[in-house]
Amino acid sequence: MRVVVAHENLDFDALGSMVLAGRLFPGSFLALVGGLEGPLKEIAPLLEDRLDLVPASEIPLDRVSEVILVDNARPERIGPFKALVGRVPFWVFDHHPRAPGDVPAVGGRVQEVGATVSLLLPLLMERGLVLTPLEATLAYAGIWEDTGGFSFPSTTPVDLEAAHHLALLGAEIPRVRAWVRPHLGEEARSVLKELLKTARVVEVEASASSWPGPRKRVTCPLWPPWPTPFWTCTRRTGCSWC
Ligand SMILES: [Mn+2]
Repeated sequence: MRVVVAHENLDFDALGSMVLAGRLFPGSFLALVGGLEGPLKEIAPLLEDRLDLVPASEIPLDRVSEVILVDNARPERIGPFKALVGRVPFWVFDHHPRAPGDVPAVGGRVQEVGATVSLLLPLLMERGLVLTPLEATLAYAGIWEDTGGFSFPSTTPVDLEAAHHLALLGAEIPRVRAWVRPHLGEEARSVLKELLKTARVVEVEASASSWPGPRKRVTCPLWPPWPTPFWTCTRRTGCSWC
C-alpha cells in the first residue's frame, strides 16, 4: 500500500498537500500523524465525511510499499513512518530548504516557494485533474496560511499562480479568511491585549436561521482586521455571521 504523510501538528499547507498528493497518486491512504489540532480541529466535522484520513496508528507498517511525504522532509516528524526510511521508497514534495538528515527521496519536487501546495498543484493541472470545492479551498488555505496572505517574503509567482488556479477551480476564498488565523506580530498582539481588556459583551438577537447555536464558537472573519468572536463584534460587516 501507498501512504501520503505530512507531519505532526498538521497545518493547512500540510493537509492541502496531502489532499493534492492523494489525487496525484490515486489509491493512496492519507495518514494522519498526531491528529488534527488548532483551527483544523474546528473544521474537522467538515473534513471527516469528505476526506479519507486514517490515523497513522491504524496503518500496518509492514504493508506499506511506498511513502509520499509532503510539506516536510524530516524523519523525526513522521511518527511511526520513520521506521520505513531506507526500507521503502519515499517521494518528497516540500518547500523547506534541504538539510542534512532529510529523508532521501526517489522523486518528487523540492523547491523553496511559499507553500508545498504550490509545488503540487501544477502537477495536477498538467494531468487535467479537477478538484472539489472543498479540496480547492483547503489547498488555497494552505497557500494563504504559509504565505501570510501572500505577504511573506517567501511568496513567489508560483504561489500566486497556484492560488489563481485554485480560485478558478472553486476555492471558497471567504471561508479561508475564517479558517486561517492570522499570525499576529508583537505590536498587533499587544494592541489586541489592550482591546480585549476594554471589550464589552454585547447581547445580539438573531433569528433561528442565522444563529448557529448558543454554544458554538463563531468568529467574524471581516471585522476587525483579525477575526473576532461573534458576541464581541459590534460591527455589522455583512458577512454571513453578522
Ligand atoms: Mn508548508
